[in-house]
Amino acid sequence: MTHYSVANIRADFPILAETIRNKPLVYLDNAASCQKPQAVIDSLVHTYSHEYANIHRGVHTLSVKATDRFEAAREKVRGFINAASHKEIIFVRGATEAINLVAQSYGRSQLQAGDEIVISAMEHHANIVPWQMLCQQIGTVLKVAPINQAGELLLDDYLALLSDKTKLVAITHMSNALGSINPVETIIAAAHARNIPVLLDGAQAIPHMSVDVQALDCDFYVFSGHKLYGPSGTGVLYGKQALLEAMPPYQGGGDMIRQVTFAKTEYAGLPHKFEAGTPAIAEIIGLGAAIDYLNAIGMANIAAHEADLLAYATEQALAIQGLNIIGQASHKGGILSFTLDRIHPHDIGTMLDSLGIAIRAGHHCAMPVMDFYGVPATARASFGLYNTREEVDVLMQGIRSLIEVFG
Ligand code: 7TS
Repeated sequence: MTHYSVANIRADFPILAETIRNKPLVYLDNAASCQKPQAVIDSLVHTYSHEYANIHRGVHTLSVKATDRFEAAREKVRGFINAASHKEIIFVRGATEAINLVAQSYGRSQLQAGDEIVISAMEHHANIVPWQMLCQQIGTVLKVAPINQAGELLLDDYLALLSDKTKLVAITHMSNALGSINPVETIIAAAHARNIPVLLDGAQAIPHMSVDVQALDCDFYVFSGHKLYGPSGTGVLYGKQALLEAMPPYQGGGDMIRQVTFAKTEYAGLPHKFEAGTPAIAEIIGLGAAIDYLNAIGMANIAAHEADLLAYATEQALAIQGLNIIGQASHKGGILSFTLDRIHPHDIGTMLDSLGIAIRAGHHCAMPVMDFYGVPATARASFGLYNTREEVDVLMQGIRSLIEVFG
């Protein structure tokens, strides 16, 4: 697609025609979850109407169809992130489950007491708490690479944290609270120079840019389907095959075995070893539909559109007196976190809602980031492929009217 038609794209998302409190919906909470295009909704309806059965276990026609569709979705995910093999794509419930899987399976089997795990000061709780739990369980030590006031990782400090004790780096590709995009190539190269594997939390990055896990050379990459315009309850753990092969299963049950007796169980091969139980079948097929939809538009086109929106919004926000942008990294994705003097972020969220504008107000599951900036919460507008400059205008007008009345 050479011409990016945001009007055509908006027409693909039925919910965008909703009115909220008698105002047209302005949906700017995409970092929390994205809305779904008709193609994804149709995919869910089609599966449940025509092609639904449990997968990987039936010889009957519907089961075979559902299994084929499910495995085709795996292939779509593989292509989308350019993984070398479908065996490296593990379906999970979301980024959170993917990180817990790596912490419990890789962490418990490969790390020992005293080993260090390096994260950053801008992580979502999903990339903090699973590591703290591992530390409590086996005595590993968590090290945190600091950030500067702009919300950028302090690379020298990160490099200084790497040592012979470091056995894993787990860092976000893009911050949900600040929008900062981390220099992941440099982060990975420095870790690999010491043979340290790197997990990238791609929950925020994946909807905004094209991701090539082989070019990045990351060892693990995790993301959630619901932030990628796909159904909730879906997520992906990418892992390099050799690492996944060496890891024990995370959960036991059906679908992840080759042979079970009461004496001994032989596990299935990849990727099924990590997919115990019935997965979100129709939803994962729907995630495949979301990927088809995004591929047809082109991730580079989406990135360019969102970069324009962010630049436009930032320019306007900077012109509003009493508005403080939290997170001004030089390399940023479509997230505008801010506070207003004398107005609590929750009040900003509530008052904007009365104008039909959906933003998130809170700590964004990144309490350490809030502590760093000395704020209890921020208001956050986050952009997606269907947002427009006109919606940014509505947001800014809303903010200006709030300041006039309450500021
Ligand atoms: N990592 C990052 C960077 C995130 O932004 C989120 C969710 C997660 C992990 C966890 O994803 P989940 O799908 O497993 O919950 N972030 C947000 C947010 O910013 N607002 O709501 C959820």
